[in-house]
Amino acid sequence: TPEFQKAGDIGNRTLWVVFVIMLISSLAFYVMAFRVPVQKRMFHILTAFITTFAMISYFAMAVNDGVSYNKITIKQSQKHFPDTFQTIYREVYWARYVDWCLTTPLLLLDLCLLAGLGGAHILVAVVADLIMILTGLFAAFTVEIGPKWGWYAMACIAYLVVVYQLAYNGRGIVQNKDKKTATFFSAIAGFTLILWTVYPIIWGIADGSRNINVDAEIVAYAVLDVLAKPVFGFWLLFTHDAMSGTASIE
Ligand code: RET
Repeated sequence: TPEFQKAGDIGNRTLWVVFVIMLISSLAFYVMAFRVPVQKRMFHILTAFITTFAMISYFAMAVNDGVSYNKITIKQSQKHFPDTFQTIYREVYWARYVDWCLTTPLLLLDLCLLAGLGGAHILVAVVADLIMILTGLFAAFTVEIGPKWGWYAMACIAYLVVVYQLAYNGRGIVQNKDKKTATFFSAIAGFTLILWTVYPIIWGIADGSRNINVDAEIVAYAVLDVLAKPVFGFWLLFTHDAMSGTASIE
């Protein structure tokens, strides 16, 4: 008999709560965007788009549209019987991957522009990031356990490229800016890298090895998403607004 793993009440309510948080922070970011001079508006617009995409994706997940099932068959070795197989269907929220494909490049753009990275560095970070998300999507939907972790490994390698761009190139280049900007970049990029590193860990224990149920997975990603988008956004924009003139980009 196949086993179904799907969201319950806790998961569904969590999706709605995060939808509302994304909605309110998007509105706040658009208002903030209008109140700064147009030369300083780039970060505000980027950040408002990030929470807008997340709001749409959380709405899709909350109304059960951005979700599908992944089937996986696990061989259970038993002593005296022929091999028995257990089939598990688990909900996979593909809306997350659409969201991440659009929002993680924008988050990286925020950080790259803050650091003052140039076109080639930005392109490498963004393309590596897209490869990370798309190979992660294959990992989520493949039916065999071997290829699953193969895709996962590819995604992790791509993630290391992203880390390198921010932690090495970003930190190097930002030294050309004023001291305040350099210090702020280290803090917010460090915060970002710590948060982002938790995503593959959650994926591994939820989607990958199915050690936590769908509700727990939803709650874990909810906490991470709120920190990575609205909290990140308010921190970036308030700090940027306060550093008058110093960190405007063009
Ligand atoms: C996956 C699984 C495969 C391995 C890796 C992953 C990394 C995902 C990351 C996601 C970041 C999302 C953010 C969302 C914004 O709110 C695809 C989970 C490395 C880093 C920041």
